[in-house]
Amino acid sequence: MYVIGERINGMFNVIGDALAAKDKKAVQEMAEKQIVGGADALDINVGTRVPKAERAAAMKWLVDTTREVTHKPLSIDNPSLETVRVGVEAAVKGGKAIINSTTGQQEKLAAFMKLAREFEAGIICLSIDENGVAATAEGKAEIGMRSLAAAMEAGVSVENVYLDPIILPVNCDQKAPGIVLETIRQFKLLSDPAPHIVIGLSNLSQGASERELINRAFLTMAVGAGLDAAIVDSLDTELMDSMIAAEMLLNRTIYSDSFLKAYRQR
Ligand code: THG
Repeated sequence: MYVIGERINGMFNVIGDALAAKDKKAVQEMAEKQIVGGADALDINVGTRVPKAERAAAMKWLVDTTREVTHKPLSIDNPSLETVRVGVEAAVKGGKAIINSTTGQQEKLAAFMKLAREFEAGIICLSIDENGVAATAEGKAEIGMRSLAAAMEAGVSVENVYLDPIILPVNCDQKAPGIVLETIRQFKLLSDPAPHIVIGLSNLSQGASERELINRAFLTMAVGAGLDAAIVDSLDTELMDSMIAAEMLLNRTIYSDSFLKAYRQR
């Protein structure tokens, strides 16, 4: 599994306050903790507290600050092409960048794919188009197909494409998680080699009780359906252990009595 740590996000008070105070240490500690917890990449999101006009500068500061302590891929999480470009330019100075994200409208797809090509970046493609978040597996798969076609058109290889079916809070729509599992199975069939598939797991349990349990149960099912990447809280040890166990049970990693330890040392 490709683990993208979710915690460098202005939505969390630690990071929101750090952004306001330009407190590098708080950001860098969060980066290091997430990597120790098992993050392969870090999501970078300025949140909504920063005024729109200042988000590109805030993104640059967050990326530069994080880059001082790691060469891991950084996932530049913002809907604006301009803000994403600024983040990607800063990120590639010390490693790989992942564009998080584009939606499936034709013009937007073309512009973001061009950026991905220019910087050899990964790109996350959301199951959203002019009609909003697609509600059915068929609708999500159709946007996924359109995203893969746009990638090919722009010269972005499928290894750099991550399709995101979008998981929404279970307390809003209890049928949605099952539809996401079905979508993951359909995404796998869209191309050979298959595209990567990613979700922002914590969305699922926003506003719900037993958050950690809900996240853990769904992640194991999604891994079983073919998920191979996830934006998660890598500080949640039980979540990470469940994920590692799920991969072992699917025979993706070798069993040994110390499989958790072996995975972490790999
Ligand atoms: N897909 C993609 N990118 C994404 C998402 C996605 N990026 C953002 C988000 N979704 C994934 N990241 C988070 C980060 C935090 C939370 C949820 C998703 C979260 N935060 C607490 C809350 O809202 O309750 C904040 C608690 C606090 O303030 O301390 O749950 O789906 N491609």
